[in-house]
Amino acid sequence: MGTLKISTFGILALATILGLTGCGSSSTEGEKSSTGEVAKGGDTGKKQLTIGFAQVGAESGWRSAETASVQDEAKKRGINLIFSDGQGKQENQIKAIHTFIVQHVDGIILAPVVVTGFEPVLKEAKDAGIPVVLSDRAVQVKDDSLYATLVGSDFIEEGRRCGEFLAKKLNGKGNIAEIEGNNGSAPQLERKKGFEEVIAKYPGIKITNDAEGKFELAKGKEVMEAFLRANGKNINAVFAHNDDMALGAIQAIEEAGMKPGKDILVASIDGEKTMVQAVADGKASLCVECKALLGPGLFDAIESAIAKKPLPKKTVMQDDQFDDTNAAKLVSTRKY
Ligand code: GZL
Repeated sequence: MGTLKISTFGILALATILGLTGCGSSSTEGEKSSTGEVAKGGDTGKKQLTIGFAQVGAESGWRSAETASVQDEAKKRGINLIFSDGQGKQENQIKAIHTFIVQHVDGIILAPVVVTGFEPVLKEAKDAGIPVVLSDRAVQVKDDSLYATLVGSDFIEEGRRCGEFLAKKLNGKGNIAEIEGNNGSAPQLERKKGFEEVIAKYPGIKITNDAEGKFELAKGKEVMEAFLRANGKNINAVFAHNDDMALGAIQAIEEAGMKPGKDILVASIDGEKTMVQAVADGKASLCVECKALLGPGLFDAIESAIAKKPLPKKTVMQDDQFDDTNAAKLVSTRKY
């Protein structure tokens, strides 16, 4: 067996692991797993795979649904999943990946909290012969051999859909407020890009307010309250990069004595049941789905990567969308 080069950090991580009770702990020192459990694999006769999953955190209903989908699928496939909740911090995700490498996992699933800063640790995983599959979010790397594939939606297209919808509803004229996801994440950068390239085609539409809501409901509400204080009655629509922030904005609009979906149109992305219900109730205008139940696709990809089968660089999920023509009919079908 080749010499395993362990960096100083690796030695610290090893000490951490040895200090943990049992191997395959659901999280490493300093990270609190959101579920505190490790999915144990069943007895299938073939070598049980051990997969490390470095998750962003639990910032939204979408994220929690994705985590559950991965954990359920690992159980179904008899895969030993080591889950690490990054709690929204890149340093936690990088530490988790170092630990997975030291633990010689068979593969790694990473949902990168931001697009930059992962190159060095992805190189260490590659040097250790451990394939990495990206979940739902991209990374910016010079060498795309550092990951096997990305399984996720087309965020630029999701932003475009929201832009076209609102521009048409406003008949090409009006002021739009934009509540953005956490700065530097692929969904924030790409949804913004898609949305704003469409809005630029409508000279009568202005983006008058724009701030970061971190994909969180409470922050989305806080941002919308500030927009309403600053710009009150002059906002005709709000585009939120995800449903949780849109739901917060809806609360803020109602508390300001206005009617969301009427006085201020609301468009967002994720496809959470609560948001599709808001569209059905007329409190929101559009919800573009972003497929969250990625477990099966992610494990197909990581198993193929481990077996060194060829993979496309991106596996794009097809997203539905919900507006006043279909939300009431389809809300009961939403699984998250
Ligand atoms: C999208 C995902 C985003 C969701 C948010 O694939 O990365 O992160 O839209 C989540 O709800 O926080």
